[in-house]
Amino acid sequence: MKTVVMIPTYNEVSNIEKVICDVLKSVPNAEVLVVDDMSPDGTYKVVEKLATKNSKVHLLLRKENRGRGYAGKDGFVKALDINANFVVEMDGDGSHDPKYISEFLKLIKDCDVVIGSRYVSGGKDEERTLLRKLVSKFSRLYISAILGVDIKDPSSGYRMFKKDTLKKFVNELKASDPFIVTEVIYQLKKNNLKVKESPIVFLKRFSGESKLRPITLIKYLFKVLKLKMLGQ
Ligand SMILES: Nc1nc2c(ncn2[C@@H]2O[C@H](COP(=O)(O)OP(=O)(O)O)[C@@H](O)[C@H]2O)c(=O)[nH]1
Ligand SMILES: [Mg+2]
Repeated sequence: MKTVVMIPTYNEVSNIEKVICDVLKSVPNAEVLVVDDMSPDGTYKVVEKLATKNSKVHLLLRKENRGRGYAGKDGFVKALDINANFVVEMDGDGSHDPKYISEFLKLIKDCDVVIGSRYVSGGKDEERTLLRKLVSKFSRLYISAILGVDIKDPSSGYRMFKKDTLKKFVNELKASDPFIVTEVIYQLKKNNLKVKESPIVFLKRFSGESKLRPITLIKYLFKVLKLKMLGQ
């Protein structure tokens, strides 16, 4: 059974090598697939070098249509192409500790998706400022209410999918940006898929800045409504 850890990256040059090594150490059988959008800081060059030395490291270098959403979708497709049975998505900035993947692998036996959750018992968010925490809480409640899901951390970008789960909806994903995280939640509900949440401590990124901007969050609130009403 193959586990592929898919990591979208944009300007993570000072983080990516440690993230990849930590994944390979934590889950010795896993393979890593980095999906980079020609990062100007040369993130992909670091990955290219690691990939030549280690056949468990793969790079998908995207040259057009930059975006977390497009990259995530292409990454899912590529992970299925290389015969993943389980696909993990996680950030390439150190905020998602790969030590949780072994627990996800246990839980996924009885469900379709495992979400690494900051907001179930044992979970924690160490990264956010107070303002980001408040915004995040509001958007979590909003997403769950509008989409009608009982998921404590619908905005978590740290998740594990069974191969057949992803196949059900990967072609439906349309978001160019990080809204893909919510689109997936919508698809889980639409396809009646079984979700389990597993506690994670969300860490501060190793270095660099988040690419998420406040205006993006406001746009998301409208996008969630549109998704619910129009299915897109
Ligand atoms: N390929 C790709 N990855 C991206 C893009 N934007 C963000 N990412 C990556 O997606 C992950 C999450 O982004 P991040 O800025 O950490 O968002 P936050 O965790 O919500 O603050 C990180 O690994 C980023 O490097 C993009 O346009 N293309
Ligand atoms: Mg991050």
